[in-house]
Amino acid sequence: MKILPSEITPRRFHLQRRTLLAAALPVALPVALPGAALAQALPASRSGLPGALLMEPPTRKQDATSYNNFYEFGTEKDEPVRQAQRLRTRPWTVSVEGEVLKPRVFGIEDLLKLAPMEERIYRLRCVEGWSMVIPWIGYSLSALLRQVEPTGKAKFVEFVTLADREQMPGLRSGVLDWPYVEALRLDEALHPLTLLSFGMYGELLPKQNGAPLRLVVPWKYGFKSGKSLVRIRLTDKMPTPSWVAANPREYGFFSNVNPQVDHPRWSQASERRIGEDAGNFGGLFAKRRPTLMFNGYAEQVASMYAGMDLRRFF
Ligand SMILES: Nc1nc2c(c(=O)[nH]1)N[C@H]1C(S)=C(S)[C@@H](COP(=O)(O)O)O[C@H]1N2
Ligand SMILES: [Mo]
Repeated sequence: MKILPSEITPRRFHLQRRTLLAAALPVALPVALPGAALAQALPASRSGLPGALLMEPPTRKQDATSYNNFYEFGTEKDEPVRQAQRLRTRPWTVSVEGEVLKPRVFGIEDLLKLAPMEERIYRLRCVEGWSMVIPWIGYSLSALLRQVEPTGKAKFVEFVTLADREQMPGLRSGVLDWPYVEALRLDEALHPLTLLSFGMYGELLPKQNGAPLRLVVPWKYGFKSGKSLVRIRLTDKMPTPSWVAANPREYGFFSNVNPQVDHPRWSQASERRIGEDAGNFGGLFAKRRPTLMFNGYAEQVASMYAGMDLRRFF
C-alpha cells in the first residue's frame, strides 16, 4: 500500500513536537542516557524571540546530517558526512578582531559559556532550490560582538572559516578561493535572529554541519551561514565573500532569500523541502512549495532593507 507523505507527516510532526516540548522542560538529570550521549547533550531552553520557533515539522536529523554543502570536504552532497569526520574540533579558537575596542581570541569552551543556549527552529533555504527546517542550538551573535565593543568605524562583519589542507581534502579543488569567507552588514550581524550555533537536534554540531561553531542567518541563502568559523573581523569597508569573488554576476553581497529575484540560471520562486518527496516516484511528482520573501522572516528583517532596490542589491 502506498502512503502519501501528506498522510504520514502530521503524525511525525506530532511526535517531534512532543520531543521538543520535553526539551523545553527544566533540565532534569537524564538518567537513562548512555555516557557518550550524556557528554554530547547541549542543554538549551526554547527561544522566546519572535520568529525563532518555526511551527513546521523539522527535517529528519538523518537527512540534515547526510545531505550537506561543505565544499572543504567535497562538492557532492554525500561527501561532507564521510570526509569531515577527520576534522579536529578541539582545541579550537575564534579570533574576533578589526574595528573593535577589545579584540580577543576566544577558546571554544569559553564560547560555549558566553551566553545562555537557546533552541531555535529555522528554515534553511539553499540557493540551489531546496530547503530544510533545523532545530539549532546557540545564542545571538550580538552577545559575542558586544563583548569586543565595535568601534564607530565598524560597518561590516567578515566571517572566515577554517582552511586546513591536511584536514580538508576539498581544498585541493579550485571551485572557490580558500578560506571560505562570508560577510554581513553590521546591523544584520547584530540582528537577534543571527545565530552563532554550536548544536542541532539537542546535541553538539556534527562535523559535516559546521562543528564546533557556525553562523546561521535564516533570511539569507544558506551559503551566507559559514561553517567551522575561526575568525570574525569587523571592518569599515564591504568585504568580498567567496561566492561573490567566484561569480559576481550570480551572487551578490546581500543574498537575501527573494522569490522575485531569480538566479541567472534558475528560478527562485519555489523550493523542494528535503524529506518530503520520499516515495513520490523519485521526486518526479514531488510538490514544490513557494519560497517566501526573506525566507519567511520579513516581519523581523524587512525594515533593514527599507528603500533598497533588492534587484540591484541582490
Ligand atoms: N565553510 C563552509 N560553510 C558553508 C558551506 C561551505 O561549503 N563551506 N556551504 C554553505 C551552503 S551552500 C549551505 S546551503 C549551508 C548548508 O548547511 P547544512 O549542511 O548544515 O545544511 O552551509 C553553508 N556554509
Ligand atoms: Mo547552499
